[in-house]
Amino acid sequence: MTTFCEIAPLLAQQAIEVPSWAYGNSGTRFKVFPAAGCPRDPFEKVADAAQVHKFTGIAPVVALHIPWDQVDDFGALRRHAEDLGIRLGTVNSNTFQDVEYKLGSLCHADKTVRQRALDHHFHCIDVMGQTGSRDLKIWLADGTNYPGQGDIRSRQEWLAEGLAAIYERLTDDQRLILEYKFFEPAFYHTDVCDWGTSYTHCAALGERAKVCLDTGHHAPGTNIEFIVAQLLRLGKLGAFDFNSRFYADDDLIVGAADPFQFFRIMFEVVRGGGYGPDSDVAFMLDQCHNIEAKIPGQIRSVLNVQEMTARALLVDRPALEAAQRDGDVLGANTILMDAFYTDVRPDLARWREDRGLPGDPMKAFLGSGYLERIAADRVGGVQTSWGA
Ligand code: PSV
Ligand code: MN
Repeated sequence: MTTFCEIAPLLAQQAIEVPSWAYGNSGTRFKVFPAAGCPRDPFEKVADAAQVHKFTGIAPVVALHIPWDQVDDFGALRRHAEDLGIRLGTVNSNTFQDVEYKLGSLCHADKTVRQRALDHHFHCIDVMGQTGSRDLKIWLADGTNYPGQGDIRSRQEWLAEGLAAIYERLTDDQRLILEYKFFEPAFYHTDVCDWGTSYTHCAALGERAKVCLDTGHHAPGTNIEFIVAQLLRLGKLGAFDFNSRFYADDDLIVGAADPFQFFRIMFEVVRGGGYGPDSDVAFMLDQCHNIEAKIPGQIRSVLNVQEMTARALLVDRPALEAAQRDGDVLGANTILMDAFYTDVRPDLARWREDRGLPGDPMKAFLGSGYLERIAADRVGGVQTSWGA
């Protein structure tokens, strides 16, 4: 049996990246509900993100979306983050809201629109220079709704050209991370619809182009841990966007909908060398909190990742390998399930206290008065919102 004491030092290496958009208002196409104390600008979003790190100790990075997080002075935003004990991370290059992108961005049939999308990515790379970000994450809403609407083959060529021009602009220590999603907002075809398409483009670009696996971007029943294993094997897993789903791209709290699937994913991460000092996989959350409180929602998410990482690390791998070699079907399955069913929460509480963190981060945060303070202080102005 692997013990918690053995894995404790490994847990200290965890660094989860939280998304700035989780702190703004969000919702569905039916309603965006306003939240008391919601940030009015990226500086307030970063301040909220810093709370998650303060109480959990394992969320030191916040990812930005441009233009949602566009500010006049990114150096000031960076200093603000650093003063609060965190840093700015991945830059997401949203090309899904400008009216010009209605029929696509990098895959648009019109060259001037493709150029506009390229220029936006070049701007994002400039921003990365100021924020000190390593990763440019590209998710394209590009696709079509009706067969015949677009030439799906030409769109792949335009995509390849556009990605090559963007990749060319990056510095040697920056990476291009290409995210896939099987549908939405396009419903017939999506230009980067699956891991194979993302991998194909990344492989053509070079070493510093890698795939982002968003756990909500697969058809029901997809064996996501297999994709994790394959991408790690190929050296092309660049990042996760963690969240969970019951139906579509629900963007619910990671590990909430299917904890066992999340365990299986984290086990393949650990098994494939995707976790630890030698791994460059970015562990991001990509979620929003439409009806629950946002900062507590992020704290819950970060703790879910930590708990599932601990359970994945607890798998007795030598015993598992032996059982697999011996063809011991049920024995092997039992070894995996033993780790999954281990309640790591008491050990994690002690682990935090040993590091000067609150044993129960949620309780400590709720008792800190921060939520009441921001509700009282953040009056006036326009609350940031998904879609705005
Ligand atoms: C798209 O559904 C996505 O997962 C991408 O990562 C976007 O950047 C994010 O959600 C926010 O819309
Ligand atoms: Mn995503």
